Amino acid sequence: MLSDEVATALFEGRGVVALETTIVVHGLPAPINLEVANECAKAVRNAGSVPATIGVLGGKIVVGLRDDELEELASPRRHAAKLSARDLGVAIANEVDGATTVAGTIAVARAVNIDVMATGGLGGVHRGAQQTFDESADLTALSRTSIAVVASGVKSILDIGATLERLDSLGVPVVGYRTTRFPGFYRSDSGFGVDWSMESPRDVASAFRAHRLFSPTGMLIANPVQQSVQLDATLHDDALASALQKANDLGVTGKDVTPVVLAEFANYTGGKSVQVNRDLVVANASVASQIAFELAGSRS
Ligand code: PSU
Ligand code: MN
Repeated sequence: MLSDEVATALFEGRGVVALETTIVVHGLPAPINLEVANECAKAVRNAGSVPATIGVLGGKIVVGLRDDELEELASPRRHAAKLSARDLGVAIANEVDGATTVAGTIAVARAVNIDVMATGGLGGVHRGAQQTFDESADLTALSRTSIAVVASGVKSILDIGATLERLDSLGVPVVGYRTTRFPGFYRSDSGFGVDWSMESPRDVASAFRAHRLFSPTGMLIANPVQQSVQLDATLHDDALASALQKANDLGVTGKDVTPVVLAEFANYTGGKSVQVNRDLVVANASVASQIAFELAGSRS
């Protein structure tokens, strides 16, 4: 189901940016989660495109959730599920509520012809994946979905080197936005470099347009968090160790790992990680909007 605003924007060929809901429902604590969602939508509008927040309410996919609908979805008593791409069909049939991950969001976005999505950090290969096989479906979804995803790299809780190798194998190009370093979510530099760097939304739009002529895969636009707001390196590393330990102690697996680790990060840093997460996702929404604007402009 498309909101009137999103339907009109798509019909008129305006830039539209898909926004996910897992970050709101399972990634950030209340009440900041809804504030961040609002700020992301505002950032998209300010940069010229139209936001399309995607989620599932009572088994109906909504593209362009209203504020009250998002609030409802995020309400703890609704127990919204975390929906990856593979879960969408079953969620619809079971008429449940669900927040979409990057994988779930881009599956829906592509189906309605949205070309750009923004998130905080893409999912990736987890540490110890050699044993657990825990690799986010975000990667495979991006390998089969023609969409540009703006993210501050992948979350630092992951095995970043392995994730970059997988993106390579899967044929997903990684473009650093005004950087030659691959961002590390809470930190601007993960310690890994990127092959490509671009300076403007227009350049990214033309790269993505050309990429689509040859490849069915999406593109990752890696936009680092500003150095002035990033998490202090020592605090980051200590929080990371604590978060990984916590996930291990609790014995969480599968889709519960990322939310537990993010929550422990917030706990350990006294909320500092939440503020960084907020800053980076809003900045990503703005960059995504500029790219969507350029893509739309070049179409007419
Ligand atoms: N970015 C954030 N916070 C989040 C996420 C992204 O800043 O919570 C979510 C996205 O929905 C992403 C998911 O798809 O984390 C990855 O979950 P998993 O590792 O279980 O695939
Ligand atoms: Mn996983």
